[in-house]
Amino acid sequence: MLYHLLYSFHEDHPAFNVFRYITFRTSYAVLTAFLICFVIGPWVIRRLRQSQIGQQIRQDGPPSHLSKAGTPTMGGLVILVAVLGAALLWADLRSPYVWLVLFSLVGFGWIGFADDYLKFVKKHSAGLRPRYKLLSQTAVAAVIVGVLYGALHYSTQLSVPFFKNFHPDIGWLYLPFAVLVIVGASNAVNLTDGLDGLATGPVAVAAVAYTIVTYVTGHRVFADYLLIPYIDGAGELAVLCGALFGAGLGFLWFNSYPASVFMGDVGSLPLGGMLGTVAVITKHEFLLLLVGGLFVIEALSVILQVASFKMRAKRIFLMAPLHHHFELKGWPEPKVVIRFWIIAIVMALLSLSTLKLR
Ligand code: 57M
Repeated sequence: MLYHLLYSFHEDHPAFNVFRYITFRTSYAVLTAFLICFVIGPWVIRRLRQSQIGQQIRQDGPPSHLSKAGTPTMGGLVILVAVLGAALLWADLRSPYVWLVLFSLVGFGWIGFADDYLKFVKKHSAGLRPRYKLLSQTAVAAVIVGVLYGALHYSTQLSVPFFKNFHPDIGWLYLPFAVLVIVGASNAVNLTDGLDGLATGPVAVAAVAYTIVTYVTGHRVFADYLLIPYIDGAGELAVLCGALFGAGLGFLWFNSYPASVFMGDVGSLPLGGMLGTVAVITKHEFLLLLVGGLFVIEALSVILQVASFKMRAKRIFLMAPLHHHFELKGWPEPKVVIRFWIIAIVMALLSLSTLKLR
């Protein structure tokens, strides 16, 4: 909005010319989102506590979690407000990609809100039925992919890290693939959100990585130099990824150990959905497997654990997802979280290096 309001005066006020620069607007989107979280966070936490929207703890989980009962949850509403606020203020709202990513954030956020509302307000402990949650996520992702390929005529070619000249065109198969990326990312972040700050930190790290990826993808010179697909207008998504980074930092202020609030599905589902949507729009889907490598590892640990239990009636891990395994091995929660953050940072750095190693 500020871009539209102020840039048009740049001829009379040259200083306003700065609003045309994505780097400037991204930096202020980070700060704006952080400040929104910082300012409304305490008020939202108080309101959640007053409304008794507190986490119920399953008895079959790690014993150390029992003391977390009653922690306010649905704090993800703070993240959504912060990202939306910063995006509407600093992004170029003429960009269809901006609206697609915001649709993803609100669409997945609504699904998460419905699940949390049933669980914590209506006290239906199971929340949304898994099949309804998955169907809703698939519907939101299908709308995004449908608009990209139906209205914006996106190519159905794949980009593979490390291979500069390998862009297989998988045709209509790309549509379910892209839906899978978005829904998979949403659920992987959801599974990871099981310790204080464990999902928030890596989401902020992934947001920084995709701020860089979106910027270079939308920059003709950088894209040509890095031999990655140039996507005109994708650079505007750097402002949204910056907002996600700022909101992640701001929420981490309250979600770090010992957490005074959990994000709830209203936070975890849209965060993953947004990262998946950005990955599809910038045509760096496989890169998300590296950037969000921690989320992939956590999801894989569940798949392997369930498969092993079904096939061999034996578990591989003491408990899945992987963070619970280390908890049950005796690692203190903060140690598990910080070590998983380190893994997330290393994987994000590796993923950025692949942009050059091709
Ligand atoms: C999402 N939710 C946390 C909080 C957060 C198939 C199976 C692997 C599913 C999985 C599951 O239920 N996942 C749901 C993870 C929950 O966090 C809430 O959920 C929101 C995210 N969606 O915002 O509101 C608990 O996580 C802890 N937490 C924190 N700090 C945070 O900042 O401490 C969350 C955020 C909270 C709190 O204790 O209550 C969760 O863990 O459920 N199931 C599991 O992850 C369970 N694993 C399991 O059953 N493993 C089995 C099989 C199925 C693989 C096995 O290993 O054999 C574990 N989770 C729980 N109990 N709660 C273990 C049992």
